[in-house]
Amino acid sequence: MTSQQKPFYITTAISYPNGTPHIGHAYEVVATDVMARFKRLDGHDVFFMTGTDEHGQKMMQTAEKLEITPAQLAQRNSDAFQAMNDELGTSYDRFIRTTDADHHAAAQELWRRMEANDDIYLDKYAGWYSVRDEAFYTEEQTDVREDGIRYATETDTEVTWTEEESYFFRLSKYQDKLLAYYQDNPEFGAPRSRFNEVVRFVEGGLTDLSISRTTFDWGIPVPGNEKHVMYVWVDALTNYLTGVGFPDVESESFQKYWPADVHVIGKDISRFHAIYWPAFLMSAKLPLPKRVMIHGFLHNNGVKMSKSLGNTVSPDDFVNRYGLDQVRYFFLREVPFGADGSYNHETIVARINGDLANNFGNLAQRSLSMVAKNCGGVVPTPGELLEADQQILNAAGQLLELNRDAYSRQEFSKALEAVWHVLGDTNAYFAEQEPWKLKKTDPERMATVLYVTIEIVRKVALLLQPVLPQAMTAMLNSLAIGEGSARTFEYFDTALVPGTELPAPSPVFPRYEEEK
Ligand code: ME8
Repeated sequence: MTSQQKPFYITTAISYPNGTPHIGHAYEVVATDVMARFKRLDGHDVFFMTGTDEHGQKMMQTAEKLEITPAQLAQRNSDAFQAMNDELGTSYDRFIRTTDADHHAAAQELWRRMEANDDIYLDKYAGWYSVRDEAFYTEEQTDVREDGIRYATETDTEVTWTEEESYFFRLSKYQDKLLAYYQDNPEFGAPRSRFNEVVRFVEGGLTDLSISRTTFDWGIPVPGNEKHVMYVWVDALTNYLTGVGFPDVESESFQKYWPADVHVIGKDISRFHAIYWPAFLMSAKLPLPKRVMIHGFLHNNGVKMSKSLGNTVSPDDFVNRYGLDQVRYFFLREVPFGADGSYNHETIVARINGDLANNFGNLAQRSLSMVAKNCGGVVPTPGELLEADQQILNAAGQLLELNRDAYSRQEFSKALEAVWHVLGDTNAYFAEQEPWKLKKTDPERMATVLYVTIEIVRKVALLLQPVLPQAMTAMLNSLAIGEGSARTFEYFDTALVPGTELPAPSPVFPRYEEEK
């Protein structure tokens, strides 16, 4: 890292370790990892954090059912989340756990700051609580169904009547301030359609928020009143500050990375991140994150995943079946980030065999094999470039800017679409130029066509490293690109050096063959 590098701080939500990770969790962390890798390759000093949200009533209840302590449950499943990250090859800089000691200090300091700003008062809470959502609901936000049970209307989770002494946060005080902030920062929440829902919710009026509980003790104690533990969302959201050194606001890391550039989260928790979180930070007199990127849900064949339906898929099974890079690519290419999406075996196989094996893998393998066979295994020396060569090189040359633009809004599928558009045109170019025929008739022209093609493969391989880290490492190896800076985007505009010796190429994208 050099001091000139622009910092970039990105986070995922921290997952509840009351169960093991599912595809939705993998989806979020892979997308965040891709963003982090892209920024690193583009010269930023990146801090990428993920982790687990270990307190709260849900953890308590699950632990009771399993007859273990919440700490044991947290440890067991937090390990499973860490293992998932390792399996997915994510490049996180810290895996935070809300049971970490530094996090206690941070959450308590945030509380004290909100208290010092006269935003916390003691009262009595009486209302409906969904343990599943760890959220409070008003009577109007619930309904009693045929089974005689009361549910939160929006999330279909059971609610229970809760009545206890509680501290409250003056959320109502922040309604106008939040609306003004949204107005001045239209990119704060994305995509726009999901952000609009948040804005409408705030316009509808905010009531003060209950922020402590007394009926269980699995949480961070409220400073000055140990009978209370903090509401799990106050505790959880603070993790984003803890990770970069809060409460030491003078620390190098806090100064450098706060405010966060992007919080990547799912649509079910947009209100917590785009309403509560900025209100807490305003109250604590801390800068607000620049962007909350709200992704959609991934459903198995369009059906919501749930344990009772037995259609949850573990990330582990997914990776073992299809391959790591293949899964990463599918996640980002198939569904525009922000929208809801569906996965099933056929669409995954179509992406693997169509996009990866045919369009990209074959092009790279055919051109590199011809170089190995007909050009003495070195980067060929191109002759004069014709219009067809220039055109395709220019199109590839624009991909970095197109990708930067798409990535700046986390439009991953758009970035990939642009790359595959160029790959499609390069395939057409290769077929039209027929370098295999030129071998006898015009070897110099053959060298030019092969040079142009493998130079495009290099540019594309550089750009696809965030999504396909393993395969692109192999591909850049087969182009003899040295490890290190030659693989960063700084080198995008350079070109392959004729005469460079190339290792024997080997295919990087096997086709998915159905088991007999
Ligand atoms: O919400 N598809 O934890 P969590 C895509 N602890 N994303 C999904 C998904 C699906 N099917 N299901 C869940 C929590 N997610 C809190 C967060 S942050 C300070 C505290 C996403 O384990 C979900 O939207 O229930 C969230 O962003 C993340 O997975 C963790 O969900």
